[in-house]
Amino acid sequence: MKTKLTTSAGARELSRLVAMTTLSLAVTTLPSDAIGQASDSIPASRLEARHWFRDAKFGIFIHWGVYSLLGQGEWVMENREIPVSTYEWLATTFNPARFDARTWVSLAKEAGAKYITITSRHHDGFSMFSTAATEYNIVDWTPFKRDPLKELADECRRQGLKLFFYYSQLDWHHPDYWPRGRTGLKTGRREEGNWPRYLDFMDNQLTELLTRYGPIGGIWFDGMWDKPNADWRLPTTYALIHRLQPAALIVPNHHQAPLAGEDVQTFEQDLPGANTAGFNTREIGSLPLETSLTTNNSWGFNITDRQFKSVRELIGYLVRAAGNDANLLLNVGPRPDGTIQPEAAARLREMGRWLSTYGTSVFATRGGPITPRPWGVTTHRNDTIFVHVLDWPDQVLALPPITDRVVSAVMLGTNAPVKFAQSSAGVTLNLPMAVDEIDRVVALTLARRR
Ligand code: H79
Repeated sequence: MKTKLTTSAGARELSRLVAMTTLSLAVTTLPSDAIGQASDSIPASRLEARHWFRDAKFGIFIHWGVYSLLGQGEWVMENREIPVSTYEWLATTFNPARFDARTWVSLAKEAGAKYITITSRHHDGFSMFSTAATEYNIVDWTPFKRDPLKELADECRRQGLKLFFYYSQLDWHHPDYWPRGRTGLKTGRREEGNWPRYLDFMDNQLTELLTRYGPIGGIWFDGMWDKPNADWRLPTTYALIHRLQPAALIVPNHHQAPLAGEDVQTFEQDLPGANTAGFNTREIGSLPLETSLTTNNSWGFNITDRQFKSVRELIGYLVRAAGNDANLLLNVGPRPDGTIQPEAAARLREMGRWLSTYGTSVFATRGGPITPRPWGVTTHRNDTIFVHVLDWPDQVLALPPITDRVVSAVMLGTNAPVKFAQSSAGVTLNLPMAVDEIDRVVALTLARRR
């Protein structure tokens, strides 16, 4: 994703921006709080869960599995062409002695996140939870013998976070993942398999995930893009999930516009509508939105990936996601011993520190009313509009027209008044000079109450 967060970028955008803001004659209004098409078939509990999701704004993604042992990301089996038999041996050595659910959940909480989404089974096909559907799982296959998802589910409940399960539909290990798709061709499996049996296997595992861990936030699907033309029996699987837990959200990472039965539209490594990653759709539906993002350039633990985004960049993504009416699902890839890299942990803590002051301009807001701009974004809640100035070198900032009368403008954090002028051409703000501020947040109070 190439969102510019540097001040020089802001300078370059200056002339275009001035044109955009001053020539924009359309009056900007606050968008409605839609949570998907109203439909009798969606129970109130799930509509409420969607609403909760839109308010949540910040989740922690966790990619953790057998692949973490090799420190080359979660695609190592595919990239290094590791055969099933070798990978099966590797899995017998997985023993994350320092895994502690409380530490992980406490960190997520300190970061200000409201939910965690963790890999229950990635493309390598190894189940990170206790399952009767295959022996190839962390309890039966490894010396660890514990179910980390159960420990996390219990701890999330204790600390008031929701837990979502990432679930890969693509499988490089299962013999019945047949015919194969675009990947998993070099793992030494027999050239045969029973597709309906594979789909049954997935439904059995999903049943376990939805019945043994208490109420969960939902299922985050990934990997369908491996076989885009296959019959994935989605209506059956989605109905199963919604029957077992009517409030669980289905979050599909299939890179397409939303399909029937889905609850959230998620974008991988891109803000909604952008497609720098090359595989995201630009079509935005009316469901709650989410953007998943790596902290460095890897999902699973990568020992040589030092390209950690700065705190400033990460907060920039969180704020721009909110301005686009989306959540940020920020990834960490814990190490094979069960610990989270200090570089990632430190950044999460810093984000939490920032949110303790500025969280009110992010959580439970909606995007807009001014659509995202190169200089930043706006969010709103009730009679307040938060202007997030992320990338603007100057003091005076011109906004397009706002329907309602602005009665006051203050800097969030200090409450210092901000001089402003409103006319039919828009609202100009006289900001304090940017002094290494990550985000100059101006709270505009409107005359009417909603
Ligand atoms: O779990 C993380 C990744 O492992 C997984 N999704 C995130 C959350 C992911 N990996 N890759 N992708 C998603 C997109 C993959 C795109 C490609 Fe391909 C795979 C490009 C080339 C190989 C599929 C097959 C699309 C084109 C060919």
